[in-house]
Amino acid sequence: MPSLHTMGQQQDRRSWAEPYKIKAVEPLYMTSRDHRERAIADAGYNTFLLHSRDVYIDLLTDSGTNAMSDRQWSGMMLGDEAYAGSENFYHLEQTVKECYGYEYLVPTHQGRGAENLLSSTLIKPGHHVPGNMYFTTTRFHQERNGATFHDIIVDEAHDTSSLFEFKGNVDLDKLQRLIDEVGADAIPYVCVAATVNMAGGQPISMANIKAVRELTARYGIPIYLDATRAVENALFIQEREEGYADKSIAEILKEFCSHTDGATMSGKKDPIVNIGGWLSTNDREVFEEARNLVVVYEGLHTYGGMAGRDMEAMAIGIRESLDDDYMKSRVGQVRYLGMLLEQWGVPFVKPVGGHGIFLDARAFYPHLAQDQFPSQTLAWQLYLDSGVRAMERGIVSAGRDPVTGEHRRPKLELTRLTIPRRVYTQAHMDVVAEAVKECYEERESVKGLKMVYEPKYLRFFQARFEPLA
Ligand code: PLI
Repeated sequence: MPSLHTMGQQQDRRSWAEPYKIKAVEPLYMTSRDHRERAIADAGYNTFLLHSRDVYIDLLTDSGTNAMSDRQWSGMMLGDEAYAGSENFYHLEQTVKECYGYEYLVPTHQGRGAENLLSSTLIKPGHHVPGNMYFTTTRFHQERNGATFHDIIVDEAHDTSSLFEFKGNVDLDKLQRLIDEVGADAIPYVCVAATVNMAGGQPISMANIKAVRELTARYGIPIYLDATRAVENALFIQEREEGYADKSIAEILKEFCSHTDGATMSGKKDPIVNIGGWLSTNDREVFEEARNLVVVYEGLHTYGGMAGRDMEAMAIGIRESLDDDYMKSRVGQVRYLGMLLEQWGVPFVKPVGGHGIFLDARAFYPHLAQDQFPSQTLAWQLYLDSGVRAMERGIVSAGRDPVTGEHRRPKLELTRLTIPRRVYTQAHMDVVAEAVKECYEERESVKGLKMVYEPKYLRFFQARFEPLA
């Protein structure tokens, strides 16, 4: 039998293992089904509202759930907690410049802090922001500042079974049509994510970002990258795009960023830390404005809501994330889980993306209408079966249209099994796969949910549900 790790690649190689070993461990707690029934009911059938003490394997998110290295932990002791001018800020600033290539850096408490700064700086009411699929917090800040978001991702991204290798690509015709329709002056920037979270962690190619650059340069429209998982994106370019097999992930990342004007970053993902983020830019005016605003919302411009030690850990984590062997094992673990599920015919987004397996809840529960929240239902069922915590990425996450007040109805109705970095073992992936298989086998008897409490903003975090009779 071929190595399970080689899914989609050559089948005759030997297995690999993670390029690190475990030095500290944290106990996990197993619970009974009765306990889980009570816990999820108390949580309003929303996995965000569970106590983590009631969760066995936590695949809610890969955000801030990473295991830091011994180097990062020792960096924490080097925290310079000066209010102004912390040494760790200058280390982080230099690291971002060297690894991502951007000139100016504004630190923030996490990614959405950077999104707030960027959106407040560049967007005016009536503007239009095109992006390769929405992300919840990113679009929220764009809309809150008066813009209309336009999805310009390729159609393949909305098709869970399409095997297109760069489902994160921008559809250049859609972008051109929007420019023709609203005019370049009404587009403050194009928002490009790499990889694309809501599409299933799908990559965008180097050829595509270059083409977007060529098109937007003709109109003087800047490109801001959501660089949250851009290192993972670089691995896909190395594996799949002609001319990149012999380049390092570090080289590919820097080349990719060179086709953009700046980036927002959630340090809680690629940079392998538990908190932190930043906005970077090559535009002096944007930098001046954001550096001015950061003191209102986040903290002084040399810490932006992070402790000195957090900035140090992030600077070290960024370098670690660029190690080719690490990145192969990180995405390899996600693929391993995908391989198991594939063998059992479980429906999920293919090809496997960078940070998780996105189960296709529509295909699980074809008998449930979208208003019966199939993805939320699957997250509930999975927790009930095994204590594995997943996240809804469907109609609940999509929220309501701010103009019409109607539910937005995404084509993708997904339940995400997100893999934290360096946290779980292959045996944990086996347990997760078996739990999903069990839920798949029981799928026909499952009834959906109704929403009984709906918060106004980013409702998926705190909404509550009840089972349909
Ligand atoms: O959670 P933040 O504020 O550090 O970052 C927001 C954010 C921005 N862009 C992208 C692509 C994200 O995935 C993202 C946060 N993602 C979360 C929390 C997730 O669970 O996927």
